[in-house]
Amino acid sequence: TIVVEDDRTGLSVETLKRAFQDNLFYIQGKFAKIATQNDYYMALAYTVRDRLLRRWLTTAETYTHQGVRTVAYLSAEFLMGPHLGNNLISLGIYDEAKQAIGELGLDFDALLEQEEEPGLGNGGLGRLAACYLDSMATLDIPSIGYGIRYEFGIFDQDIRDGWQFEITDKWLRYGNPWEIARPEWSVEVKLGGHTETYMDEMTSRQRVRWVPAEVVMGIPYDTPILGYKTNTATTLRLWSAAAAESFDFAAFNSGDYFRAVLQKTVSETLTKVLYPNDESFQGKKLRLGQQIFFVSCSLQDMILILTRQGIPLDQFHEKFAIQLNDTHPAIAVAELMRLLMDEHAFEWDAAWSITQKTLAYTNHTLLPEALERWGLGLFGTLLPRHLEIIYEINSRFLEEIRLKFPGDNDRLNRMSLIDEAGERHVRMAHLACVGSHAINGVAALHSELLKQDVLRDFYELYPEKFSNKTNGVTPRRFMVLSNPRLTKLITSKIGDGWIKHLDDLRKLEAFVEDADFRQQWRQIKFDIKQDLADYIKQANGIDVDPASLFDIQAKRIHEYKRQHLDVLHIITLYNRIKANPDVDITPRTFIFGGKAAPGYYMAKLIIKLVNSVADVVNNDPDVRDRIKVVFLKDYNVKFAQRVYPAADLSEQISLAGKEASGTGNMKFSMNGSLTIGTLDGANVEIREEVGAENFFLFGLTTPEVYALKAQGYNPWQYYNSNPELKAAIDRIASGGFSNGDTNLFNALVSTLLYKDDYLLLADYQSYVDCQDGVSRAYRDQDHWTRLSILNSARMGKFSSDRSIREYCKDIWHVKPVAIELKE
Ligand code: 26W
Repeated sequence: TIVVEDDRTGLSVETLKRAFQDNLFYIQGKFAKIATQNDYYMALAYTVRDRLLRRWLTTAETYTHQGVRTVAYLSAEFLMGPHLGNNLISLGIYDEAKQAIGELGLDFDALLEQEEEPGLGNGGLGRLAACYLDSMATLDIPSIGYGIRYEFGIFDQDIRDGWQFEITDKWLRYGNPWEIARPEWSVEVKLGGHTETYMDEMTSRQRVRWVPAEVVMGIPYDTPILGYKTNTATTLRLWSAAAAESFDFAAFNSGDYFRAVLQKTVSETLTKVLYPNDESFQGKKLRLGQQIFFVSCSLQDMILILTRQGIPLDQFHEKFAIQLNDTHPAIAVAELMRLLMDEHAFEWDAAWSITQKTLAYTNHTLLPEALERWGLGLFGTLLPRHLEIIYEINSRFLEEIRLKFPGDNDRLNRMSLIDEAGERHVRMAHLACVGSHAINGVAALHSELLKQDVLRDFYELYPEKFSNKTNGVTPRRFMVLSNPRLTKLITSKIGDGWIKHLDDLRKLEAFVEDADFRQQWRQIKFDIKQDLADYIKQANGIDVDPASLFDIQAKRIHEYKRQHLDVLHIITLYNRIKANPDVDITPRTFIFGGKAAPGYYMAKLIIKLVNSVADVVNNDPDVRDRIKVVFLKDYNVKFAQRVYPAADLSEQISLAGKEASGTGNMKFSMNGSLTIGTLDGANVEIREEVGAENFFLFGLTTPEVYALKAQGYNPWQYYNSNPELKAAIDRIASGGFSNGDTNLFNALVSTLLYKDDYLLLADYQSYVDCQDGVSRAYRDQDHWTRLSILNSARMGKFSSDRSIREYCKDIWHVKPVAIELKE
């Protein structure tokens, strides 16, 4: 008998080829002769999407039919990275697709490269949301991600004359094959205007009505998120703003056609562009507009989902567990209250009980300048009704504190949802804490610091709300997809169970004493480094030696992350060479990658410094190629996947007490990189897992940082008493990397000498000593390889599957639901 597979679902190589050619013709409207690389990419993408759809629709159908409890993950950012490769992995047809494309005479890797990644996030927080969607789908957890469909995501970074230059990210330019628009499920969001009270005839109660100045339409775009080798495909639902037709209709009728059409562009501005700052808050009205927009759309959507199923809204908290990814969606506290009371006639107490039981809040930052505070003027203008609700929440909340802590007025001021100092502000973290039943930090240290410091008063009032949920990352994208060679080697030894149960990587420990295995491990690392070296040659024109130690710091550029401490070490090595050209140096390639917020001058100056040091060091014949410095432009998810597997050493050198968790630290280590790091964020737990002897630790601890600052920190003391430190800073200050210009890096040098908020000078010696230890260790390649294997083997804890299981058990109380595909 002949078995003919369906062109839309069949997984054999032959069927994939046929489906690909069909999509090229019927979707792209092209044939081979005139097809572009992008047409081929699109044809393959649609071929893959077709194969997701049955699972996706069956998942949706199952959830609707069974009315299951669902996690709604609310996040202003989802940094998904390219979908194609990941979906092929999840479907288990990566090799088949590669073969099919190859047999058609096309370059499979080039097609994967073609995908313009959806960069709808800044860094850690947005990428965490993406890893969590992958894990929720993989663990069969009913879930939906809600966010914003920015027309322009995080800018593309170019480097011109050593400086960062921003280019708009036109990711939608050639269409997005992964999303399906659902205009029929659009909702309306109100903005501005005023409120009024009226008598509700039905209940003869006073109620409030919001008369907005503007109404914007939210159109949902859905993207399937398929779990790894399971039938569950959950949804990422992103909202796009459009003019509400019913609204400009009035203007149209009054003859003001132009105003009506112009109104359209104003509405669409809301979801135009992602704000590119992380860890620094600016009270921009448009940003508050984005927040209420996606939160209101999402909550209305959940209400509609229940209503369509005939489930009464007093069960809202039983059907949805909403997670707030930082305070960006914290307006949900007031918006859910408003929807329940003003639009669905709930009383305050009932609405409040539902709201608190539904919401949970994750904090992602300890930096005071990152905490969101909205000026009351701006807030009241855009959200008059929400401000009233927040005042009412606040007055009830303060009453609760008065009862519990009589006479403690300082406490009232500290905890109030309104900051009364100077211009009055709404404190979004406080709103999130009061309106949620659970509050968590993202690493053990961070969660402790929240309780002792940033949210101390809230911890004293509600200790039972607090917990830790250490971040994790998905091994599907960051090992299987990004490091196929290592994946194959690991699987050849321990089978492929580790991909869903990362703790199984421990089984690798049994092979550490196997010289043949170590040899293979080292060869793979070398080959991957060779690939990155080829890329560097082509992108930066710099020759680097794959046998040298690849020392990589890749993450957003920020003073607290201390990229410039890394630079001080490089300059120290350079100075040693200049002082004694025959000094014994372990050859190293220093690689940096990361974007600076466009308005963050110091971060941009750090990029310029890296590039300037690179120019000098790479071209000085005295160096004899023993050290090389490379800044790789436009670091994004796609590129990160190439970088993590190629590292020997991962730089995790933030000042203790500043990095909430870090997740790049986990991705490097999983791929067999060793870490040099401080006791900050999740580094603490990584070191616990891999063992102190497999981790290069340096620097002050958080209590030591606090003590040093309390006693009055003086950077000059370190500068004056440490000749190598002084020489490094002096070389920058005296124009050694700026052709004698002593002005260029002045802002950086004087910040270090006069302020040094992030204690680079205090940690310098400890860092350099530790780096000298790294250099010695790297000389024994076989020893280094053992450490590398042990790093991967002991990273099981840092799978996002573990994080998600903890959220499910402790916060969401959601259970897996298996999806059965009907024939
Ligand atoms: C309002 C401006 C703003 C924008 C974004 C402030 C703060 C943010 C994010 C919360 C910054 C961020 O991405 N934080 C990172 O979150 C990761 C995931 O939990 C952690 O691993 C990082 O340590 C933390 O910096």
